[in-house]
Amino acid sequence: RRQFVAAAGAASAAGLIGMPSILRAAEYELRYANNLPMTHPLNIRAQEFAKRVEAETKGQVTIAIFPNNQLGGDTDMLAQVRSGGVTFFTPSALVIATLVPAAAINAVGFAFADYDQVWKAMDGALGAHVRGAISKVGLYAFEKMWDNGFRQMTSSKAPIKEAKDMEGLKIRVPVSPLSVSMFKALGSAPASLQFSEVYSALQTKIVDAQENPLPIIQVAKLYEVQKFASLTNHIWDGYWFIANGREWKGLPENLQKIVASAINDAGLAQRADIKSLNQGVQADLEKNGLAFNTTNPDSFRAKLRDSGFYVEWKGRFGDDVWGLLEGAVGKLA
Ligand code: X2X
Repeated sequence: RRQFVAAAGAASAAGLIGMPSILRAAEYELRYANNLPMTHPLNIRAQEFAKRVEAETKGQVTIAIFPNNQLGGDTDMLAQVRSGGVTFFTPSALVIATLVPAAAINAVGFAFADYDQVWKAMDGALGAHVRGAISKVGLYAFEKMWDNGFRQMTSSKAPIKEAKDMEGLKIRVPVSPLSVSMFKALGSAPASLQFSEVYSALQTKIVDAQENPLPIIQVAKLYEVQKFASLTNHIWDGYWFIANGREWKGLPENLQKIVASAINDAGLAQRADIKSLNQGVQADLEKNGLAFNTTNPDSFRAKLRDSGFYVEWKGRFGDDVWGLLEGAVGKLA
């Protein structure tokens, strides 16, 4: 008995070398929260990188995933990642903009034409600027942004074909000043709600419409409470993978390297997942009862221009940030 205790003491002094990892707590138990169902590519790739990190650090680092708003809505999770309640969170650019206004720059209406423009900008000067702004509020943003997608509009009332079809429309938008401003400028009546409230808000007709990328409409089963899907591509939206700054800095450099590579690689794979999902998701949603229509951006852009939306937001972002966006997509205002 004594001998066993002594041996255990020696083993713990030696860092429990040789002891199966299942018998000891990891040195760093990291926690990752997000707002999406487990079936979304973001969480499928997150499970993968968590396994990879545990294997490559030989159990020194574990990452527990809290998907689907288990820890609260976006606003709660943003507070938790700031306080250290969770280590990681993936807010949409629209959502982190409540704390870091420059982060909404990629969501300016009808700015990006396609994914080539998106990734060039977000992996380039525009993304670097936003990551710098995020670091100023005590958060660390990983290099590779994850894809949410081009946002599309759905409604239980009628198809949205042109800007005038949005007049007075009660539409849910994320908790995002840019979204509210844009949907007001388009003539609709936006209501800011966290994603955790969207399904029931549509079901109980608190709002008639919402806007999200098609993969989210699929995994969150919004087709059960919506009839029409209008392909507007009005905003490109992505997720910043962020960490609590103190906890991140507290991780030894060799472990930081392993975690960052695993997360950034998973982000690139997740972008590819969304790209291939985009091939078939419309057909799946049609089978689930959504009626689709395409749109031309001209009437929407004209309405935003005439209502002063671009001029106002150019002023709010400032010439530098606006210039980085126009450098990527061409002249907007
Ligand atoms: O809340 C939304 O609409 C979502 C899921 O797209 C975001 O995270 C912004």
